[in-house]
Amino acid sequence: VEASIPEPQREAWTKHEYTGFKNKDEFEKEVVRHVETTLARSIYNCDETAAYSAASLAFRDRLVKDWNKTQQRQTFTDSKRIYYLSLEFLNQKHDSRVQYFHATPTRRLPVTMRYLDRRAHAQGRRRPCLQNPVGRAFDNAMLNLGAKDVAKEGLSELGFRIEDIIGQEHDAALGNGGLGRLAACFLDSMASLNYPAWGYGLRYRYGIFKQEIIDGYQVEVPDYWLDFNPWEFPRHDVTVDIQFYGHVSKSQDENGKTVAHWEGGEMVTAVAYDVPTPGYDTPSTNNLRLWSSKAASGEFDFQKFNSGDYESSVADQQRAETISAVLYPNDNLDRGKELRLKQQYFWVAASLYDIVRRFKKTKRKWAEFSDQVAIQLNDTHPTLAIVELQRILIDIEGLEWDEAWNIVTSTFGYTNHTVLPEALEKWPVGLIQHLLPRHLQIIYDINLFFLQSVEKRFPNDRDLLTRVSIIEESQPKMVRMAFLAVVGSHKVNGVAELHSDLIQTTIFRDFVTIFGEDKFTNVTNGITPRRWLHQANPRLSELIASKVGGHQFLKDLTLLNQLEHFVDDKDFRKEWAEIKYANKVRLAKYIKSTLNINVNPAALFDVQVKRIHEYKRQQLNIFGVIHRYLTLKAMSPEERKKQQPRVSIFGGKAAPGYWMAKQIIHLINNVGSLVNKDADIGDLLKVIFLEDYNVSKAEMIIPASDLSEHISTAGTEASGTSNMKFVLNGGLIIGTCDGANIEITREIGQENIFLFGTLSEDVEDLRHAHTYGEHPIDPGLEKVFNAIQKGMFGEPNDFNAMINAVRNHGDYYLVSDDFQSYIDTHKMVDAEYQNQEEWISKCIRSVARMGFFSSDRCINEYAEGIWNVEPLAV
Ligand code: GL9
Repeated sequence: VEASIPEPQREAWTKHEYTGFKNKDEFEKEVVRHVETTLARSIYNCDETAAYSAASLAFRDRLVKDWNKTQQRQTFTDSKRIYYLSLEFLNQKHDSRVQYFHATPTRRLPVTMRYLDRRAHAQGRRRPCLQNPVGRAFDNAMLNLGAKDVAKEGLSELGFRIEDIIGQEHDAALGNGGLGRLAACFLDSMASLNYPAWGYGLRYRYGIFKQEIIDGYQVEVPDYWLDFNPWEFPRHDVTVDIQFYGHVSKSQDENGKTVAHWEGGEMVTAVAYDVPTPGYDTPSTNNLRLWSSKAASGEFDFQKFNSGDYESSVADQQRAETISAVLYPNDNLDRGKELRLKQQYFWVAASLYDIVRRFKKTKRKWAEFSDQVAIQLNDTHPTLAIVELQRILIDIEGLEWDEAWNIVTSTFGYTNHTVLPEALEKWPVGLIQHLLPRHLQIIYDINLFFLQSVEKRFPNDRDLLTRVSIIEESQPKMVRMAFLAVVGSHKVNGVAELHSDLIQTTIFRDFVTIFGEDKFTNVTNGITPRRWLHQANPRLSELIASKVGGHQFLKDLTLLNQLEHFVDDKDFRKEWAEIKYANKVRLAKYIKSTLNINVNPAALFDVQVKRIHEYKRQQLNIFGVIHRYLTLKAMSPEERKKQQPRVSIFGGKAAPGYWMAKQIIHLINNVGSLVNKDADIGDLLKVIFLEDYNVSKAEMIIPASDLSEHISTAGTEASGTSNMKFVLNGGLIIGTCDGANIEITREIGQENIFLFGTLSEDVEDLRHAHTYGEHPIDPGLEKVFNAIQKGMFGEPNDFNAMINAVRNHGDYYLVSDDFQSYIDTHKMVDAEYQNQEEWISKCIRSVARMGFFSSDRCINEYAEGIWNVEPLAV
């Protein structure tokens, strides 16, 4: 490890080494110091935002020590590192001990209000919680550092309630949904299990938009989150110049070998921002490096500047910054935008430069590269990394093609996250030619050598060659990124068993024939129990801990199986039920405060929260709700009294350009408007759409669910991960035989899950039948459509497209086919919910059997089966 201080002077350093606050007084001192010096405020000039910043900085200072040590140790032991390349890391900030926060002056109360508030506090009265009531993560950050009481008392002495301070936090929502959240869970697990690992991503200035619902419609509001973020460390000295455009020339070296030179074009500079990512109950703290773009220093056009064309020289600057400006807000959809390709190359090239630079410092031979480096491609977004590494090795380091290609393929692993055709990335050859001319040549060479090897083993099969070619011979020609990822990796995995089977029998079928089965594998997704149980549901976590021998289960989730012994324990069951009820009360209060709707916490809470997408079938859910409403309306008052009260809760964002998804949101809101004020119905049915679903809201919503919906058309949801979160928090699920629902069923038992609907093996035939044969609509669904078309839920024309998709356009998502079994299954749910004792037993048994779904298990599988990496002893 490099160190510049000579031995004789080190004593002084050791003596004055920073050790962090150790007690309340020292904590307060740190907070005051940060307010005065870091935030540069005069003493006493401190609002909640500043207090939160300062408190976070005090904790950050302690964290950095562990971080530095971990990095030093990884370098010293020269161990193999995992590099996880992901365009999305969703809500990194709340993880484990770390608390990101955001210091933009959001909703600052007027001074007098704050004064009144402080007085209310002094008098021991509590302000009703109108803001996001979650924020238990900060609580836990402090807990994990063993300093919660210290912080609480310290803040109180300084004039703040810890709850208010926690409420200041803001999401760093650098992701769209499951894929980005999975990356965040993986970082948590890799650090917690002491794997040397780095995440690489982009530091978007605008993360996922904020959703507002106005007159029942989604409206997108930009989410600017980077005013001041103490959890990131700008490394202005760690920069990489990234080249775009230009042309390729060739020359001969002294040995007569042809060498390619990529010349001209323009440069953009990548600046590193590092975010420490600590593990749970270990000092291991890994690094997440996010790249930000700015104009390359040589690029600022002084010519223009001097000649008075200041504006256009600034415009160049801004154009460079555009690259990392915004996260593309699509879920499972590839839009093929040039800027997106620029983002991908920018991020991949900066990351690889960094990785190669680190490797070269070890002075090892190139042949040892993949003994030191494992790179995981989170979906095809970073596939250009394969091409870039090959380019570095042959053009810059002078390796022979074959030697380089061996290194490349043994370094990369590729995870596929979807089979939806509209999500599979393809880039026009012409666009790549223009933007990355040398890379296109290399892609053609990769393809040539690959096709030659296929031709050799499967002679005279032209169809096969056409099918597997990395270049699609379409108009225009396209580069198939998933095929490039498969060819350039040593392992390809899906994210749940069904999904991994499907990719091997559909999109990658020919590649299984060519490369053999061993190249393809499954790693079923998982979730971190630290966040998704302990932090989201602290009371349940405590109750469980009291039965299974403490909090060890947070590190070995299979220990939950001991809960089975307590299924019949009366006191335990009672406490279990009380916690669920309390979580529902909390959500009911939130609904009241945000929507001014009263929901009865004793009703069955039925939740579907996830991105809005036709394949996820929120339309099936809302049609089912309408069916329930019509059924209730047709009943006599006596009959109605026997029905199970329900609250149907929806939440989720639609991609801004996804019109149908937005119509679904609109219908849900319109149904709510009618149903929620219908006096005949009262508490029997409420329909709620929660605005701006995100990770912190998930932490409040998931623990409050009795039943959650995971009802994608079979074969479309690769895994799903919220299904795991809901069950782990003591909720049952209604779901199709899709994604990880299948393995959840295997683990918890068929009797503990409400499965319904078409099986994936029958989907294709049904679709075919819809298109070419008779396609009668389910009669129950017809009634629903008629009600909509009579104008019961507002302007009927608004919903024509939704209805036509089922009636006239082949019902691609099989809404009608699954409708009857969906309704019947909900009837079973109602009946079973009436027997609360049995219901609670099912919940407890399910939680006891969820150990498999920890992301720790998942990461260990990647480490053993794909990365060949060992944990580093602490
Ligand atoms: C997804 C799949 O759709 C999910 O089923 C899966 O659980 C996650 C994680 O493996 O990956 N693929 C994908 O593109 N998204 C997923 O959620 N989309 C987003 O994350 C927006």
